[in-house]
Amino acid sequence: MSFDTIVFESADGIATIRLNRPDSLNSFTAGMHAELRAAMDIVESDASVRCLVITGTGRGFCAGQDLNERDPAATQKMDLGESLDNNYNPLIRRFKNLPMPVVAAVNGVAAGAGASLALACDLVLAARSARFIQAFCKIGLIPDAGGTWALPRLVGHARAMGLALLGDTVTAEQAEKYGMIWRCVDDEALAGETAALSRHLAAAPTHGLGLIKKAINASLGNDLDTQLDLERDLQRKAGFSEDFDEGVAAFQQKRAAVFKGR
Ligand code: T3D
Repeated sequence: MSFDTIVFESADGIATIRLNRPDSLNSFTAGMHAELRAAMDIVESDASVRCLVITGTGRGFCAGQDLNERDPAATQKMDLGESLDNNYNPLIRRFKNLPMPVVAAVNGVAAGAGASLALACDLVLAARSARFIQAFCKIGLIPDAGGTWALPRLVGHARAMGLALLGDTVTAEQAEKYGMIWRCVDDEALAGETAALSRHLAAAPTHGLGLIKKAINASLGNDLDTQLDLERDLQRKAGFSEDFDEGVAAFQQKRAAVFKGR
């Protein structure tokens, strides 16, 4: 399937979505959202996909909403709640609920909802020259696309508040120090590190990784009792998987496991 605003590739268990509007730092348009929906339909329906990677073309990862799609002089004001309901929120939910790891390879600036998209991913690798900007406060908006949920959980209340209220630039190195992202790597190493990480994940016990993702995400809103019950339920599912049998057999036979992801 070919797209205009994204590049979609799928091979060897790894699906890659590359945001592809480099002239505007891969900012989101309505058309891009439609194409992202179509790409996610493919990812979710293809049982061979075991890891999703999202990245950007050029010097940006994503600069959030394309502001040229918004008309400050319009007499009929646009309902941004509808924009979130129709476009951003479903995308973030799909990333969070995808039963496999989602890796963000942040190749450049991630601003506004572009930063939120990166932070909604399970593992974030960022090039050393990349930066994260909560740009919303500069145009009278609030962090969206899950930003107000992710930020305090990742960096704590004080930093989340500072970043959201001031919109300061966070370098990739700072982001790693803050615990906002998994790792900052040299610019020229980003592609290789992303490939190695996604290959590793796509060969791992995907069913189990999907359950880990579910448990860790649910823990953020659960008390210990609820979480213990959830762990029991998810471990029950994990214990019935083919990958668990393979993992234990490989351990006992002192060989490398070959997981099928189910
Ligand atoms: O509306 C809704 O549906 C609600 C949801 C909102 C979600 C949001 O994401 S709101 C936040 C929107 N994003 C921003 O406010 C960020 C705007 N961009 C910037 O502040 C800066 O561009 C950056 C800090 C990201 C990067 O700065 P810099 O100096 O590296 O690059 P630049 O020169 O500003 O940008 C390069 C080009 O990309 C430039 O175009 P030009 O002049 O070369 O033709 C610039 O206009 C364009 N660009 C960057 N961001 C956007 C954009 N074009 C449209 N929309 C953008 N968001």
